[in-house]
Amino acid sequence: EYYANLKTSKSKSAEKGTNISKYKVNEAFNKKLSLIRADITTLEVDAIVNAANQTLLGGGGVDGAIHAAAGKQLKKECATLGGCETGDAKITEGYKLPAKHVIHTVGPIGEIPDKLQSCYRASLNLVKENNLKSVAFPCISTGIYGYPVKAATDVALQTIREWLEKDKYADKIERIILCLFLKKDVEVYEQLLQRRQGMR
Ligand code: AR6
Repeated sequence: EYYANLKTSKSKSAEKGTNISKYKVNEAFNKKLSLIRADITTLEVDAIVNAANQTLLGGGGVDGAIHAAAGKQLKKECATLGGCETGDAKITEGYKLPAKHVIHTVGPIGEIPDKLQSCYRASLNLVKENNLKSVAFPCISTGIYGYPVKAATDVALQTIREWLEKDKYADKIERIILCLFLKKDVEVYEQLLQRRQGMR
C-alpha cells in the first residue's frame, strides 16, 4: 500500500518535466514522502539521486544505469566536477533522462551511519539550493557498497524525516521519493515505515 508500480516513459517528448501526481503519498512525513518500486532512470522528477563513487565517472549498479540512460554528455559534465568526497553530493543536468537533474552522492563502503546520513543531507541541501520541488533517492550504498539494507533504511528515513521537520525549505518541497529496485528492499522499507508511522 505504500508504493505503486509505475508505468513511466523514457520519452524525451514535450512531456518531459515533473510528473509526481501519480505517486501515492505516504501519510507520514508531512505527506511529502512516496515509496515506489521503479527504475529510477524512468522518473520524471526535478532530480534523481545517483549512488556514485568518488570519481563521479560512472560505474555499475544504479550509477551505470543512470549514465547509460542520460547519455555521454553526463560523463562529460561529471568530469569537470573534480570528483566527490564520501558523504558529499554534486549536481548536474539530466541530459537524456526524464529527470531534469542528477544529484551525485558518494555513499560509504560498509556500515558508516554518519557518512550515509551526510549523503541524504547533502543531497537535500542541493535540492534546496537549486529550488527543486521533487527528488527521488535510490537505496544508497546497499548494493555494491554493501551497507545492510535495514540499517541503511533506518538512516534514510530518520534523516529525511529530520530534514522535513527542521529545514525551512520543507514547506516548498513537494515530494521526496524513495525509489526501490528490489522486491526484498521494498519489504524492509514497508516494515520500517509502518513502525515509524505507529510512533507518530
Ligand atoms: N533504479 C533504482 N535503483 C537501482 C537501479 C535502478 N536502475 N539499479 C540498481 N539499483 P548500487 P552502491 C539499486 O550498487 O551500493 C557503482 O559502481 C540497488 O538495488 O548501485 O551505493 C558506483 O559507481 C541498490 O538498492 O550503489 C559505486 O562504485 C541501490 O540501487 C558503487 O556502485 C544501490 O546499489 C556504489 O555502490
